[in-house]
Amino acid sequence: MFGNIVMKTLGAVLLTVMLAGNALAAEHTVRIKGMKFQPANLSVAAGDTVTFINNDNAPHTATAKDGSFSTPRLGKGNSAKIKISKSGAFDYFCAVHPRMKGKIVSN
Ligand SMILES: [Cu+2]
Repeated sequence: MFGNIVMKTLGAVLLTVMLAGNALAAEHTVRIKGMKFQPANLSVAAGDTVTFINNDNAPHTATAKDGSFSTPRLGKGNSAKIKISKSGAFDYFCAVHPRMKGKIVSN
């Protein structure tokens, strides 16, 4: 009986922690304008999402150097959302213009 109550309480606590963790995932935005990622350096937490919006006439991508993420080729006004699921430092570039660079640091 007592053990059952403890298990139920533990279950409720775990569920609350899981829901809270989910609710804390933040959404970030990086604009691509003037052949630059803005901001070029972004700090996120693991589980957060980043939306890249292309405001240039030229097409761009945001492609991680280590292959962990890439947007499709984005035309003017198009956007794509990626998820940073693990912690680490992710250098990325534009596959169309490799000199365009940015960095996401995930904690
Ligand atoms: Cu580009």
